[in-house]
Formats: sequence, C-alpha cells, structure tokens
Amino acid sequence: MKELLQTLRADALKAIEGAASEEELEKIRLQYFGKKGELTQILKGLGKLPKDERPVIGAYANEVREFVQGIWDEKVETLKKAAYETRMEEEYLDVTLDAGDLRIGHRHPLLATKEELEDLFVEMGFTVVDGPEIESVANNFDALNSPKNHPSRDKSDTFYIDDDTLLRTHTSPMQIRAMKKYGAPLRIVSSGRVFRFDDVDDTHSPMFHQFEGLVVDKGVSLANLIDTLNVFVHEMFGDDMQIRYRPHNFPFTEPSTEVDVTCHACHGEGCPACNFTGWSMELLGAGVVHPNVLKNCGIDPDVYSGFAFGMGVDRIAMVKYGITDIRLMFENDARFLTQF
Ligand code: FA5
Repeated sequence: MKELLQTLRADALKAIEGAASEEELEKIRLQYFGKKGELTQILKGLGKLPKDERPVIGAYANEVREFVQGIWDEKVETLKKAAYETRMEEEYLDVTLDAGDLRIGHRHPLLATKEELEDLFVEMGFTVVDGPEIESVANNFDALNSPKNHPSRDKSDTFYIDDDTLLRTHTSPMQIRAMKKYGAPLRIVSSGRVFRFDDVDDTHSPMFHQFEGLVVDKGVSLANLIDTLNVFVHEMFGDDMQIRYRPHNFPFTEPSTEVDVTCHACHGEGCPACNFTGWSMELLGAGVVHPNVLKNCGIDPDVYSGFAFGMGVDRIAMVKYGITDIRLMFENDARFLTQF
C-alpha cells in the first residue's frame, strides 16, 4: 500500500508540474481528489486494512494528500499570476494614440434653454418645482379664474381625458399646486410640456414647453414683474435686446401683458421673419395675480399680492439660437442637432 501511495504521489506531482492551464489542473484535482479520485478511493479503503497497518498507512496517506494538495494550490496561484501577466501585456492601452474623429453627444437646445432659465431664476431666489402633465380641470381652469365659457376650455382647443381631467394646456396650474402646498410667501418656477389643439406652423406646435414663474408676498407689484422680466431678457439674450410689453387679457392676472423682444433675424431692422415689425414672435404672457386666484388657494389678497409669467421655452430657444422653425426642435434630425 505504501508503494502504491508513493507511486501515486510521484505521478500526481508530475501531472501537476506539467499542467499548462487552470482547466488541466482542475482535471487533475478530480482525478486524485474527486469523489471517485484515486487518493479518495485509497483513503476510503483504509478500513479494510489489517488493524495494525491502519494507523501507519492512514497517517502516510494523509501526509501524501496534504502534500499533493499543497503543491496543487501553489500551481493554481502560479498559473493565475501567469494568466494575469499575459492579459496585462496583451491588453495594454496606448493613451498617446490619436483618438480619431470622436462624436460626443450634447444637450438638446430645448433642454439647454430650460436649464439656463432654471439657473437664472434660481440665482434670483426662485425654487424649482415639478408637476404632472395630466392635470385636473379644476387646477388648469377653475382655480385659475377661467370662466366656464372661456374658449380655451372648449373641446376643440384642449385634449380632455375625461370631463374632469385633461392634458394641461399651460404650466399655470403649477401656480395653484404650489400656493396650496406651500402658502405665502412664495417664489417658484416650474417647466414642462403642455398640449393644445393648435395648428402647426413655424411658431406653433400642439405640444410645446412652458416655463412658469410665480411670486407671492406682501407688497408685490407690476413694477416687480417688469423688473424681473427685464433682468431675465438681458441675462438671456444680452443687454442690447429691446423689450416690448403689450397689454393683454388673461383670466388669472390683472393687469396682464404679453412680451416680445427684438427680432432675432434682423435685430429690429424689419424682415420677412418678423413681418417687417422688427419684433420677435410673442415670447410670454404675464401679469399681477388676480385676487380670486389667491383666494382660491387660501391666501388673503388683502395681505398678499403676486405676479406670474408663463413663457414658451421653444420660442426662447428659437430666439436664443436663431432657429426659424419650431418643428426642427421636435424632429431629432442629426443634421440640425449637431449644430449646437
Ligand atoms: C399662457 O399659457 C399663460 N398661462 C401664460 C401666463 C402665465 C400668463 C402666468 C400670465 C401669468 P399663452 O397662451 O399666451 O399664455 O402662452 C404663453 C406662451 O407660450 C406664448 O407666449 C408662447 O411663447 C407660447 N406658446 C403658446 N402657444 C404655443 C404653441 N402652440 N406653440 C409654441 N409655443 C406656444
């Protein structure tokens, strides 16, 4: 038995020594130490030996097992290290090589505009809040003082989901949500997609983006609104930009105004893009918050007043980047997008 163990030891060492890969080594392990392995079988058969031989042969068999196992473990480590070194040599990276013509992605002009607007108003002390595109009729119209017969409520102007729910037609319901949630004083902006049954042309789309702002505090006036919008226009488009405030009518503000800036195509000279007026398309609506709207949100209009504005982000981007057709921003044509 001892000779058998000696031969097995010598054979196993030779096989381990000659193994060139971890797979081969695993086969050797199974051959000797597996359930039906040669050494395992010998160890199992020790019980059949004469009683006096058992302790001596048993001790020797265990010695052989431990020794062969030790050599096997060492060989595994050696092979692993060799494989790692080969990989390191084969997969080296030459960081000095020319990277070629790499195409790097960038922000969509609409997202860039939205982020620029947010940064600007956050700097002025506003907080950014977010809300749903599917809105209640109550928030979108009723609480905003929009009478039942207002044309914008018509089914031919608005995408209704059912009688009480719709795709928001503007971001102004965020005024209601914010006032009800946070009360006064308040200074928030909020942006996102809005939806209307509008015909499509160079400056209109049935889905577009708005950026809403609301300030509620003691003593807030139209002068504060105009000052804030002047800062916005000059920061966004530069100090040379002229601003035009036109009187308008919104159910939720009184007084109300619409705002245009110098035509981006001709810089005010007059051209086909601005119908020779020198002014851009309408960029935003704004006004002093109607007392009924404050009341609807549980804010006392005798103590607090506010101003609000809602701008078309798509049109701001058009003026900012000199884009003449709003549709270009939704078509995702790489020839257009790579220009920014
Ligand atoms: C409103 O939506 C008001 N909620 C704005 C407001 C907020 C007024 C707070 C007072 C206080 P209006 O429908 O004018 O207003 O739309 C606001 C801006 O959205 C427009 O000035 C324009 O820039 C943009 N806009 C309107 N309709 C479209 C359209 N179909 N496609 C692209 N932009 C549009």
